[in-house]
Amino acid sequence: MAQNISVPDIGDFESVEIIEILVKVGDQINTNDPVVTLESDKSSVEVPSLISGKVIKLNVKVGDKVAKGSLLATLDGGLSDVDKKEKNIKKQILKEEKIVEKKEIENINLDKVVKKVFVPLSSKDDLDPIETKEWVESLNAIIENDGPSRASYLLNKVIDVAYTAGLVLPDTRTTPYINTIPPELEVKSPGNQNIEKKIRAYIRWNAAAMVVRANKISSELGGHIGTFASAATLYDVGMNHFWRAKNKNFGGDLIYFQGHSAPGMYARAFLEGRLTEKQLNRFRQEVDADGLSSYPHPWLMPKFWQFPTVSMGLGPIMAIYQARFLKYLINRGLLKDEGRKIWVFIGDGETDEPESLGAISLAAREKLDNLIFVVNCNLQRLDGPVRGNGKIIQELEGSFRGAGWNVLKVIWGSYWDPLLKADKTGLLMKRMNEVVDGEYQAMKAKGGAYVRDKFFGKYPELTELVSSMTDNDIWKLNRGGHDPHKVYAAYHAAMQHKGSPTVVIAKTVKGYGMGKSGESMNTTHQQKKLDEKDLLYYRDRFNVPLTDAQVKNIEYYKPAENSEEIKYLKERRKQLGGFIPERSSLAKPIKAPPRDIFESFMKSTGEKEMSTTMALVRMLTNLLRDKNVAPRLVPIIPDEARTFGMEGFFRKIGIYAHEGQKYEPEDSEQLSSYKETKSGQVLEEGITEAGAMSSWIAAATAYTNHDLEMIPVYIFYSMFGFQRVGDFAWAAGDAQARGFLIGATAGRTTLAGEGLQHQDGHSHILASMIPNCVSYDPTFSYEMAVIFREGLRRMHEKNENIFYYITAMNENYSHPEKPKGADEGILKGMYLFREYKNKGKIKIQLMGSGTILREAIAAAKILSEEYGVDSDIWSITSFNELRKDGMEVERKNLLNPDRKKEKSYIEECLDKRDGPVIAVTDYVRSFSDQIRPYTSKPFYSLGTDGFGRSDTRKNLRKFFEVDKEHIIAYTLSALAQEQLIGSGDAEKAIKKYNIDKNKAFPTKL
Ligand SMILES: Cc1ncc(C[n+]2csc(CCOP(=O)(O)OP(=O)(O)O)c2C)c(N)n1
Ligand SMILES: [Mg+2]
Repeated sequence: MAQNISVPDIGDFESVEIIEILVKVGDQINTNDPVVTLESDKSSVEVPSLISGKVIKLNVKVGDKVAKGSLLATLDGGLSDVDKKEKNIKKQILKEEKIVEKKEIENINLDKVVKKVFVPLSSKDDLDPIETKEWVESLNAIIENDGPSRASYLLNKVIDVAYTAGLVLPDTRTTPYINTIPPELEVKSPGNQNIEKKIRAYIRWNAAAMVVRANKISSELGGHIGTFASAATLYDVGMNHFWRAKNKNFGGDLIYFQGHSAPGMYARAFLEGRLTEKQLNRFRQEVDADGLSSYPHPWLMPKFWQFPTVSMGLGPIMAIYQARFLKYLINRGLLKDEGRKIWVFIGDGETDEPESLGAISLAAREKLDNLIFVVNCNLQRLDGPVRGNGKIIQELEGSFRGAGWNVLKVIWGSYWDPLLKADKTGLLMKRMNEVVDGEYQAMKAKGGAYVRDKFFGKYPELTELVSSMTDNDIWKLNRGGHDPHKVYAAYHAAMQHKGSPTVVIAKTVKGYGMGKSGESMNTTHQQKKLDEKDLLYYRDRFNVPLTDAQVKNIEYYKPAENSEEIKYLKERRKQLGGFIPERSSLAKPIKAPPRDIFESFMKSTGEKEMSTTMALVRMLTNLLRDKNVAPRLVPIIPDEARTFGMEGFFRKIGIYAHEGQKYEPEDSEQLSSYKETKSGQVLEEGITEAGAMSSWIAAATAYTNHDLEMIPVYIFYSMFGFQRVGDFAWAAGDAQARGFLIGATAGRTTLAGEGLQHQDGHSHILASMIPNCVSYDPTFSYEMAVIFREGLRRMHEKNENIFYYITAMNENYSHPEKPKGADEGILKGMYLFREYKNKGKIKIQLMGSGTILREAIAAAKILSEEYGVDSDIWSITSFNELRKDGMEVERKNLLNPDRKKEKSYIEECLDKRDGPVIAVTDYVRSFSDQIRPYTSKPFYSLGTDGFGRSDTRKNLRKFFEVDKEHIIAYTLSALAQEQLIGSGDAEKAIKKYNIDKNKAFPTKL
């Protein structure tokens, strides 16, 4: 039976144009296959068929205007009632996506952690201590008889009743200042503690020796001992027991190492035989081969480091989005779920960075139980205590618990266990709670007697508690982060936990073991030189088997290959699948799509006007039809899809939502309805450029972290790009990200009404600073198409470690046909767009980019027709690429003074052409000025230096003096200055176009 396909509800639009027909008569089509593409003045969207069958008639053609209900095609064999079918499909989709709310899986460990209950000391606030005792005993009885779950249930009920009655309840964000896991519930490490202790000692020694040696060569080299000294146990337990390497059977856990602990990773790799002594000796000396980078830098050590972390705050947020992206790949069916984990090491001082904690609620919302943070709370940052007057561990616990994380505090080492057990009244715990970090730090700097006096001495009962202990015993009361048993138990619990991310908050001592040279001292962070006495102390402290002479020589210590330590260390790593960190890629390249996918963009759009943003979105829509590219595209949008006309993607490929869609969207009847799905492809990030950028980096490095080449396209307001998240972009370059950054609504005068904080006139300058970022400012859709396709080819087929920054504009205009043979120039950065040869007397080389090229084109016509000045009009797709080429060629020529000079591409283009250069862009002048040194011609640049402001495009271009009138006047004036014409024409033009000579320079306005 014949059935019709008609246009569904398309939102606000009365009638929109059909720009593509995607089926033909005779085709057999399935439900959801696209039938036509519609385009409004802002966006394009495909209309899917709601029925299946054979196309027997097409009722529309390209160029037709349609509205809701317009008949598109007739199928043979469709089901009888289209409307009914439409409804059914929608219902079905909703049903499929509705995820039954699952009961939160409780953390087995934490459920058990409610064993130790004591009756607190009676205080003067306690009106009835006997009653208090009874309550506590009742709770004890419930725990014992009915178990912790029942006890929790009852407490929650009582709390609910208390809230209902309006009682003010105590703040419950934090728990007491003790370990989360009580000793009786600690899972014991299966490792050989004796050997592990030795290995750790050698690693500690070698890490410190490496820094001290480097600074013997030159104190310029720097380095840190104190950070790793505090974190050695935290890393060692992971390396020996938890972190699984990537190999052919397993994708590998991903570890974000704290930047300043890099020497420790090198020291371990040395024992593992992965780095040589010669390499250790080249710590921080990278200019010649075989150096070791100061911090984790994949660019400098591409087979070793995976994640650039040293710019504080970037590691934590990048890791959160990495964990999210791993789930995305699994939920989209692109990766197997192998239970891989992301481990993130972060300093307590580093948590001050807004980026560090800024996305922790996302991690909980997304239920990222593949994510484990380890915050190394050595209580110090660079200058002094992190929270001298407070307690960083408690503060972090509150933040993470509040955000919904599983928090595991590892505060006290095992030596404290008997004391805490003996603390029947809770007084020791009270003392632990009341001491602030500034005091805790001082105690570790000042020795056992000081701790006895200042910590235990406050209460006679506590003084008594430690009366049988020597000062040395007290000094040995260790912090949790230095106790491998405690750390093991916490990591084990973190691995088991389901349903939310885990943070292990570990208390350590900065510069642990450094003694007088820098243990727990405010200057510890900067300590990089140890004298002989310090070194001997350090050796003795950890029993490193080196003679005094060897210590004085600062020799490394490496036991023989067949020693039990080396055998043990290697065996542990073998059991865990290989070495960490190690960077590799087995990703298969993605074949660039055939040219015909882009063919329609090479033709003139005729009268039809569109923006380059629309052209790009259309290109992406076309790419979603390419079987190689489509599944790998990751569109990333920070809540601006409608701004960029991308809302069509919602329905077409879905928005990623790990819980699917639990509601019927308000616009469910519409073609571009808000569709969230577990297998969704779009990452709709909400308003977080830092988060979106982190997602982009995760996708752009999936080729190494997941052996899967992905094509992320992150589209954002260009002003909120490099300027806002420039440090991420820098880290992306280091990480060798491959993907597209699209700076939309670009140009100081092109985004008219939005004003000063929105109008971008410099993002290209910022982009140009990143060595492996390739950037373009195209004007026409064919330029965009040529650039985009080449980006796909270079990055994803040829696997060049570069990323693309392309600006896209929101100004609608018609696009000409691609000039023959322009491709090469488009990619190199400039090509001859048009040549005026009318009168032929005076010539200029007129250059422009982005939307302002069109002002130049308009000016050229008037200059030719009215003033007899002919132009060669150059479309400069990339001043940045031209400069790179210019610099390189110039350098080569200078280094080879005896040889024939090579020509830069700019010179090749301009060599045989006459007249001064007039360059004009929607960017600050320094953008086009970049190429000034590479041409011997007089060079004049016009640009948009100064703060933006809201007005119409026309007024803005006049204000910044980049409209066609100013181009004409300035060109004539420049020609006069070059004595190619008299000054009369310029004067006339200035008058004619009402150009105010007395107006201040725009940077001053
Ligand atoms: C964005 C950024 N700002 C500043 C620094 C300089 N810096 C290096 S380490 C450090 C202190 C780090 O303290 P913490 O995070 O507690 O690490 P720790 O060494 O104590 O483990 C600072 C400020 C940096 N690396 N990155
Ligand atoms: Mg610290």
